[in-house]
Amino acid sequence: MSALHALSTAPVAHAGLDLARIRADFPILRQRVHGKPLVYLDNAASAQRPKAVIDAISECYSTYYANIHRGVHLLSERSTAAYEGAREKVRAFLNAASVQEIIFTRSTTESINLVASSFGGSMVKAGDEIVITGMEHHSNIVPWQLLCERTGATLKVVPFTDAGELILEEYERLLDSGRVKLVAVVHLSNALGTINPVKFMIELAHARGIPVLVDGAQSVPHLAVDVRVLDCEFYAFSSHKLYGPSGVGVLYGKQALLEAMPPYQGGGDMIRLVTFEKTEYADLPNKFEAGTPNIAGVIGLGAALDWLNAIGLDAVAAHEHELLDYATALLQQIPGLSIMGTARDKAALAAFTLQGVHPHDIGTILDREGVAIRAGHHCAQPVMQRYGVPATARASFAVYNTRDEVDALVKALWKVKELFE
Ligand code: C6P
Repeated sequence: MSALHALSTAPVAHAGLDLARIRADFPILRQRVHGKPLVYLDNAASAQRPKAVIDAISECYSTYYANIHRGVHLLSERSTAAYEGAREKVRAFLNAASVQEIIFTRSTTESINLVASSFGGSMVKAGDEIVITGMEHHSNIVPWQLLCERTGATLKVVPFTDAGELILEEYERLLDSGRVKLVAVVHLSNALGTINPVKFMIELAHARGIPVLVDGAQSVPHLAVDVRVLDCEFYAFSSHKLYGPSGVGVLYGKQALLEAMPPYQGGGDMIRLVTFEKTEYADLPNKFEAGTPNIAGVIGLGAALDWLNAIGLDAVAAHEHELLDYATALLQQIPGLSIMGTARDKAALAAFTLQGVHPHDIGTILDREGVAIRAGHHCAQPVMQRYGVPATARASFAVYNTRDEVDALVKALWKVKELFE
C-alpha cells in the first residue's frame, strides 16, 4: 500500500483546470456520507448538476414557466424563447446544420426507440439486416430486436477483442451482405470505456449507402462531438450524463431523413391541421415532439451546455485522461484486480473485477468509505457474457473529480482486499 501512496502527491489542479472552483459549483459534492467526504465516481450512470443548472430550473419555475408554443401571453412567450434557445445551444454543441435537426426526447433510450420505430418501421423489411456491436448498452440492442421481431429483419453483431476493440474486418464483412439497412454503434462504451472509431465506421457504411446511428450517451460529456464531421445520420444522447437534468434526451437527425420519416407519437404540438379524415403534421422538429415536453428540463440542459462550454471540452478531456491514466496505474498494482477494457483509445472509466470478491461487495464496502461507484452488469449483459463474468465494479469520472479522489478509491480497494484475505 505504501508504494501506491508514494504516487499520490500530485496537486489538485490538472490540465489547466481550476478544480476547486469547478467543485464549488456542485453543492452536492460538499457532503459527507457515512462520516467520510463524498467521492462521487458513478458519473457514467448519472453525473451531478452545477448550481447554474439548478438555478436555471428554479428561475424558470419561479418567474416565467408556462406551456410553450401555445399561449399568446407573456409567460408562454418567455418559456418558448428559453426552450427554443436551448435547442439552438444543442445545435451549436453538436455543430448541426439546423435547429430542425434537433429533437428533444426523454433520454438516449427514447431517442433510439424513436429511430427504431419511425425509421425502422417505415424503411426496414423482412430479410433486411441491422448491424450493432457486441459492446452495446441494452438501449441500443432491445429496440432493434423489437424491430426485427416486428419486421422479420435480422440483427447482426460486430464482435470485439479481449482488449475491448471492435474487429473492423468483421464489421466490413457484415456490411458487405447487401442487406444492411442501418448500423447502430456506441461511441464510448459504458462497460469498457472504449472509444470506437465511429468516423471510420461511418465512412465504411456510407461507401455502401448504409445510414448510421451513433449512441452518444457516454461520449458527449467527455469528447467534443461534431455531427457534420462525423457525418452520421443520427446521434443520440441524454442530458443527465452531461451535467443537465434527467428526463431530457436529444436525437440529432439529418434533416432529409427526418422529413422522410413518419411521426413517432401522435398528439398536441406535432400537427398543423387535424380533421377526422386526415391530419397534417407540423414541420421539423415539432413533428417528433408530441405533447408537452420537459420544458424546465430542456432549459436546464441549455444551462448545462453554457457551463460546460465555459470550461471547454478539450480541457475536460485532457483532465479526465490524466485521471484515467493515474487511476489505471494504481489499480494495476492491486494483486488480483483485472481491468476489463484496455483499448488503446479509451476514456472516462475503469471497470474491473477483484479475485474472490463479488463486485457488489466491492461497491458496498467502498460506499462505507464514502466512495460511490457502480457494481453490476451496467445494462450491457452481452459484454459480461463476452468475458464470462456476472458483473464488474466501475469507477467513472467527471470533470470535477480529482487525483485525491482516485487515491480514496484505491485506498478503499486495498481495504476490501484486507477484509477478504
Ligand atoms: N448507461 C450506465 O450506468 P438513458 O438511460 O436513456 O439515459 O441512457 C441509456 C444509455 C444508452 N447508451 C449508453 C452507452 C449508456 O451508457 C446508457 C446509460 C448508464 O452505464 C445507466 S444504465
